[in-house]
Amino acid sequence: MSEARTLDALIVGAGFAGLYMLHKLRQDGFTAQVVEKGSGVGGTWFWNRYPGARCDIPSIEYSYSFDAELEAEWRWSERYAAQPEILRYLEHVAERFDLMRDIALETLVTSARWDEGKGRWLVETDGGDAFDVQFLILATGALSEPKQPDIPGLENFEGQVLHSAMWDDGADLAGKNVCHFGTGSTGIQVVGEVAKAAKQLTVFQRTPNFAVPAGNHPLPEDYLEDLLPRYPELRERARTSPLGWFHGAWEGSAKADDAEAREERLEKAWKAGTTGLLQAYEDLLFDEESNSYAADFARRKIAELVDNPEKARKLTPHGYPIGSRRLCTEVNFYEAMNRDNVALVDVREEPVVTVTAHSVRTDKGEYPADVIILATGFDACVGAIKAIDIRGRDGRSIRDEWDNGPRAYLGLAVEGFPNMFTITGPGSPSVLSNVVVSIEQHVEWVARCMVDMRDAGQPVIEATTEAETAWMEHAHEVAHSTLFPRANSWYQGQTKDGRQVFMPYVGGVGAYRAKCEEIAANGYEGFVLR
Ligand code: FAD
Ligand code: N01
Repeated sequence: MSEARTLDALIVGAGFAGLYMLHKLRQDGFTAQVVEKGSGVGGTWFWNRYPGARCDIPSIEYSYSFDAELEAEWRWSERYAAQPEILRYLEHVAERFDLMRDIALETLVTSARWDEGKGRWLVETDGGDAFDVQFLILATGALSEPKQPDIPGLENFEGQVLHSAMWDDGADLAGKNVCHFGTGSTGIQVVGEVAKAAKQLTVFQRTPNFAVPAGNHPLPEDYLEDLLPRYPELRERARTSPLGWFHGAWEGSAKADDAEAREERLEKAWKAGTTGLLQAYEDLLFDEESNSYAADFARRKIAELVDNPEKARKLTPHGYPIGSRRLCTEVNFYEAMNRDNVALVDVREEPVVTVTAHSVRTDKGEYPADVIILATGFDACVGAIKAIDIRGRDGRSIRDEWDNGPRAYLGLAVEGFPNMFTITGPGSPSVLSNVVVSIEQHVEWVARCMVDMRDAGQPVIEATTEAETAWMEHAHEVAHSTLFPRANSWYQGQTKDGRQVFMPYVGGVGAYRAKCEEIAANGYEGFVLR
């Protein structure tokens, strides 16, 4: 282990969060270093290179707002940029703000230990580097730790296994037999593209998801001219909105309209693309009856879009409210399902018995495979943090503590782990919002807190147990006033004794921001400064 480098802050991760955090801390006069395990910057958009990967919040909204010149010089080519374009944007940001000189790539943070006597963290990497820092900032991403699925016999497979979040750029699927697992947002994007290349594609689905048309299109050459004068106002609207978007839900309840008016409004929302369907009425995520109208509408659409009635039946979701699992957006998923070279296996009706060297065998048949694709998701919200051996006060381990249910004050700080901040941690709006808006808010709040601590001569901050518990209870109550907890989804974390903890904060981006502001203005209420 080399001698520890002394800095104000170590930032783990070089995605949207880590890049802006570094820039902001430099502006505020702190010394900081980013450590990133990937060989490039970009986070999500570096790793998820699978065919069809793109965002589903319009790129003019899903982008940084902190610098007006950056806004003015970057032009998006499509309403929803594809992965290579978002990655180019983040690489541009890293270059434009001269960030690369303080980013160590291909370096994994393996451990961090709080030294109570010194009031500092000692952070270590897999390459033998060590950092002695006042602040540890985890910009490790809520969807960055890929989940390895429980598929019997996968280890027997002799062909290529591709995970969507660790895609091999050189993978050539032309003329191959492909077996694909997972039909979440990722799987739905992958299937649409792979179906065109593969000889035969067999999709293994466990839970059918609702998917709405993305409504993607190229942006006109001159779109920025019209947008730029309105940008500040639109960005401000996003910051104070429930979801971090320029536009909120349309007013009114689905129960208030008659069947004809409701159908007309749902059709308009469906055609608006992205997750617009959920914005058709303001009570869709709160009221079961209202939600059922939107869910039935989406089910009827599946029956219209999918020619084969048996495939349509399997693809039709039941048993949970629409929107309570992440609503997927699709460009060519249902189109792919209509192709003769695409088969759909519902593993709840036809379980996988084993993977063999060259096939996937179920209790009803055998499907040849040259390649297996896993679009099986992430250890969401907590996985990347638990992967690091973090020891706080008195040697307490975050892994052990979060095994008993993830907890954090405002999703930003954890009791027992002083001077550690989690960007988009559990208990913050994070994955239930336009994540870039949430990231910017967290980064700015953390930087302001560090400046205030420096000005006050108080070098250590820690959340109190009371404040953290009260916040998690509040987050739980808010979640349970909606339909979100009605579904089994990756939004729910599990405790050792089987309790479910709804991880993202449902109370809204604007309300959450106001609460964070109030807490800072009141001398960091709920924190102890020393
Ligand atoms: P990430 O981009 O995940 O970056 C975290 C980085 O930390 C990674 O590069 C990782 O390698 C690094 N890291 C983690 N642990 C360590 C360690 N121990 N040592 C060193 N480095 C480490 N959100 C939206 O709002 N809209 C969208 O349309 C949208 N589309 C998405 C599409 C996909 C395919 C996925 C997976 C997610 C999408 N998201 C979307 C969510 C997306 O994750 C966020 O919008 C955003 O990119 C997260 O940025 P981040 O910097 O917080 O985390
Ligand atoms: O992951 P997921 P994801 N056999 O967890 C299935 C963002 N994102 O990578 O639902 C068969 O949603 C699993 O089945 P089930 C977005 O926030 C956005 O797709 O657990 N199947 C599920 O179908 C998103 O929500 C975009 O029953 C198995 C799938 O794998 C988040 O990232 C694009 C299985 C995993 O779905 C995560 O999405 C991509 C098994 N053994 C991602 N194990 C945009 O469009 C698991 N599954 C913006």
